[in-house]
Amino acid sequence: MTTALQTVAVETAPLAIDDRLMANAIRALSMDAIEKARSGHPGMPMGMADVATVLFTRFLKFDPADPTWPDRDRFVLSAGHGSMLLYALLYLTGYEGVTLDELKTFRQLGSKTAGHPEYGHCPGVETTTGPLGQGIANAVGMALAERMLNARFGDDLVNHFTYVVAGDGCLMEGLSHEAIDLAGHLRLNRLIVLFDDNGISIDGDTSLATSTDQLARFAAAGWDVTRVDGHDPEAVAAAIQAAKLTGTPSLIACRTVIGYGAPTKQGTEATHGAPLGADEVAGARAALGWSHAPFEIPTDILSAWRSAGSRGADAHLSWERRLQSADRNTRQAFLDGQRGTPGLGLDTALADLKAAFAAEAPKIATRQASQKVIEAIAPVLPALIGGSADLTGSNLTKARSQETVTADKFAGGYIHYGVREHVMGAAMNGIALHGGFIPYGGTFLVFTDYCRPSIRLSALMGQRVIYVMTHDSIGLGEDGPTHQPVEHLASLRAMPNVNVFRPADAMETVEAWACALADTDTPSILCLSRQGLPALRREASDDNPVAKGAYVVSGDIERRDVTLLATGSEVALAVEAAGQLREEGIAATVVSMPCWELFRVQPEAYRTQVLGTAPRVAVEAAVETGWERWIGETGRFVGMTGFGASAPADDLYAHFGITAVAIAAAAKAIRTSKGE
Ligand SMILES: Cc1ncc(C[n+]2csc(CCOP(=O)(O)OP(=O)(O)O)c2C)c(N)n1
Repeated sequence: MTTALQTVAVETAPLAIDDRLMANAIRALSMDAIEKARSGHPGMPMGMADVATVLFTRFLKFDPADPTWPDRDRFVLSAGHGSMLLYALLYLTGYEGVTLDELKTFRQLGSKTAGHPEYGHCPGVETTTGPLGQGIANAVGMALAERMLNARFGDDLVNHFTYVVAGDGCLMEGLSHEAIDLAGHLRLNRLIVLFDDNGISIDGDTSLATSTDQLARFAAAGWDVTRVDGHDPEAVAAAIQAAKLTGTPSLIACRTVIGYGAPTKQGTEATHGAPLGADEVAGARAALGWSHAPFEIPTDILSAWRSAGSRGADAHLSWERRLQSADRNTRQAFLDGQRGTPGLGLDTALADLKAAFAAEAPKIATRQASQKVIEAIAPVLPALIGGSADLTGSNLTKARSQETVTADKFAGGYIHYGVREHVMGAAMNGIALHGGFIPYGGTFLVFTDYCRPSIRLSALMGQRVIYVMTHDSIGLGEDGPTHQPVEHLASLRAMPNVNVFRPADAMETVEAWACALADTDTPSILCLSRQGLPALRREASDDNPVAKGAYVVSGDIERRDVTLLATGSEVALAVEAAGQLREEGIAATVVSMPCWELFRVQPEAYRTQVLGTAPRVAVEAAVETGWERWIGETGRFVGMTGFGASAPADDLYAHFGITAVAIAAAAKAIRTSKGE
């Protein structure tokens, strides 16, 4: 706390400050911060200030002294461009660290007040928003997590709402369709969306691009819907009060004027995404009756806001008492879930499975191995929440012990996301952000494209979300090029903070799962085969070579004439090629590279040892992009150069020249070209 204004005692009883004055504090701070930054979006915070004031002063259950209190209501600013609305609220209600100085450095390097709200960057920001539609879909995951956690721990420990502010943009995005459909189907009655119904987006009036009756659309998806004047605090309050009592999610369309108060620009797109300018700001101050200097909030108004911020302290304390008086096992289970620690039972389950795979050496698809992992861990990892976007039988994502989550029974551990990959990713982000759960969900690897924006946010927010992506190459066969990923591995590897795993056999699949569960700050993508793969490693060691990203699976680590690098289904081909080369007196060492990202961060000595100095051939049934790093200028690549085709898998491998013979030939060719 750096300023005199911020030291106002929070014990002060709520002052009879008019809602409008409190809302004008949001408007003024938004205008001032955006003017100072010379960039930002004033229209939305000015338009929604009245609605936000009602929500934060009368309804939202929160405690700025502990932004991570598990039973707080969640507030999601889906319309992330209106970030100043949230930053103003966090400052006014007294979140530690969200100071006036932070508002003065809005959008500047190193400030908490980034251009769009960023999770982990600023206390009180529940999720990163800005890509429209993601926030409302995250909120569906949060509201679902609340119900699922409530089913496990009861009202005493879990009993909160998820509120969303979404604009026309969020509701125009296709993702919103998936999100509202899923929320309506699951009757997530703790989800309340406050729609900034201002009829304006960047290009102008929304009638330029849409004629949808949003209320009818939400109603069709099973939501309770209503429309209010968003500048009438009592009407907004009555609508929220009613929404809290419904048995379904609620949409409150708040008719607002974008840029409310700006004398010549309000109601127009001119206020959407640019500073208003000094004259317009002066005019707005006059129109709103706000005579205070920039960034100055009168003591009585700030005091009223701080009182609103301290409203939740008692509820928080009572909750802490309830947690302390819960029986020991319940309390421990709740806290373990919150900390996200998988626990000892998991290690044993994974070790047992490795021992079984070592003994049996099963020739199974890695998706089948993954199913065995899920079967083994689901009973010992209650925080695990599985799901699939309508491909359960193909992704093999459901354990027998997992019951389906339904609107009538949230105690289950498996979600049928329907044919909605995008909301599956976004909801998993919301579930992970909410806390208490480790979500995983499946679809075909090729359809990562359908949820890529959510995968990107998993990565940006550092969330442990596990994507189980099966049918990972032309090896899926007859479904053809529409379903055969070729560029996906490369494009996912290009994304920062994502671990892309492509295990080569059952053993590596267990180890990839172990890595994904252990890494709490990074999403993982498990790329799994449809087709059976031979067991490569037949010893169950305690260490986890997959965690090192790459390792030697066959051949001499020191003496080698050529190194064959491969991932997933192609590792077995490389081993076969090495056998052929051996018959010709050529020593080939095979390196499995299940996770490039983990290999890249190994000590240089380890990387050098694994890669060796001999010429290299890489093989992967995908495009070459990225392999240059590992094979260098002189290396060869055996893989795909274009889309696949429709045929049985073996025919496709032969047709596209991804064979042991081709790998061996490539190895001999580089040795010849190097004069060896
Ligand atoms: C996925 C995505 N597409 C485009 C944008 C760029 N963009 C930011 S705000 C906006 C218009 C949003 O309109 P609305 O929700 O009505 O906001 P308002 O104008 O009321 O502030 C657009 C297109 C974005 N942030 N995310």
